[in-house]
Amino acid sequence: MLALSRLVELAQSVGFDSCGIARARRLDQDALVLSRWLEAEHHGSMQYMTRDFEKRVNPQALVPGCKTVMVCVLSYNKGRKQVEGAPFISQSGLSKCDYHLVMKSYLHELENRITREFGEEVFSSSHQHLFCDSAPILERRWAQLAGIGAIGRNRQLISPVLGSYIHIGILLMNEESDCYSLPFDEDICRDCSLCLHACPTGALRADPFDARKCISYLTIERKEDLPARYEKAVANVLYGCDRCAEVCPYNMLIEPTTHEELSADENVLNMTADDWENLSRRQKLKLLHRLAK
Ligand code: B12
Ligand code: SF4
Ligand code: SF4
Repeated sequence: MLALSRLVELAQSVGFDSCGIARARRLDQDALVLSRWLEAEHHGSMQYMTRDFEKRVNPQALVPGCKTVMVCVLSYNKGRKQVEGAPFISQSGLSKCDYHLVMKSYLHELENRITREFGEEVFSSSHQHLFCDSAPILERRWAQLAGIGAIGRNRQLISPVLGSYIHIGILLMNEESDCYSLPFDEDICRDCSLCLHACPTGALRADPFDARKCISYLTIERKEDLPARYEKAVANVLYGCDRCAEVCPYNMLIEPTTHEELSADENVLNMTADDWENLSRRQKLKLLHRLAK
């Protein structure tokens, strides 16, 4: 049997900024929201979102025998801005290292320490059980159920301590715990609607959220040509969007990340509009490919 207090200590010893655990189960209500989202085709050309529906809503379908979902987060808050006038790159794209790799190396270390303490049978030997943005699983929802924070009106997972510039990592474990974290059920947005007003395309006003209108989708995921109506919104945007995070009061007084790998890449941060202008198309694509990782 796992012990919540030890799991928290082990996650802290690895360096995670926050963590929690939830009992694995099928998320029936989320399944309804997700199927409504897919039926409305609000996922656009992200075909991967249409696959593995049952696994996405049920970790026990993803990893047979899974009993406990552990969620760990790292802050990537840069506390820094690009040079005025430079084409916009979101905070997550400005990190020194690929966040998928950073998160996975922390998760691997945590897995090792949990195995040493609780035994090898905690983790499935036949199924991948460690993820960050790499598997069909509702990461933000599990983070909320594990008590890390709430899903705000901007659709992001907001920790009252760390804000929303946080990456979410998941470990699926085949053991029960002595107790589980309390879900974060507080309505943290209350009467605030700053993000709804800040979103230039109306993506947040759609119910469910319309990813096809999100600048992040338009600049990172979209396969088809950019519809003319979004040209103004994506002008001078290279990669992603943070407008609904920038206005959020929960991101105002947050300290920059203490994780060197997720701090700002000074070379990219200090590039001026002219520096970008002087890059050849090939050089830009190379740099963008590196940001897209
Ligand atoms: C697809 C995807 C995108 C898409 C779609 C975004 C979206 N809102 O779904 C696009 C490309 C637009 C995108 C953008 C971004 N993303 Co993204 N994305 C994902 C991905 C791969 C899946 C998300 C998903 O399942 N969407 C499906 C829809 C239906 O989910 P939803 O709208 O949130 O609704 C769910 C719940 O909120 C809940 N729900 C909603 N309403 C209701 C109502 C009721 C009654 C109930 C019960 C439940 C419920 O049910 C739904 C299903 O659980 C996750 C990784 C993962 N595996 O989870 C990363 C992830 C969510 N993204 C992340 C990041 C960092 C971003 C960006 C900030 C990047 C950037 N700066 O450009 C932006 C933020 C845009 C935004 N406002 O959300 C982080 C989240 C960080 C955080 N603090 O929340 C994740 C977790 C990746 C990671 N591990 O770091 N992303
Ligand atoms: S990331 Fe940008 S476009 Fe997407 S919902 Fe937030 S403000 Fe709107
Ligand atoms: S800006 Fe306001 S409404 Fe939007 S997520 Fe933050 S607190 Fe909630």
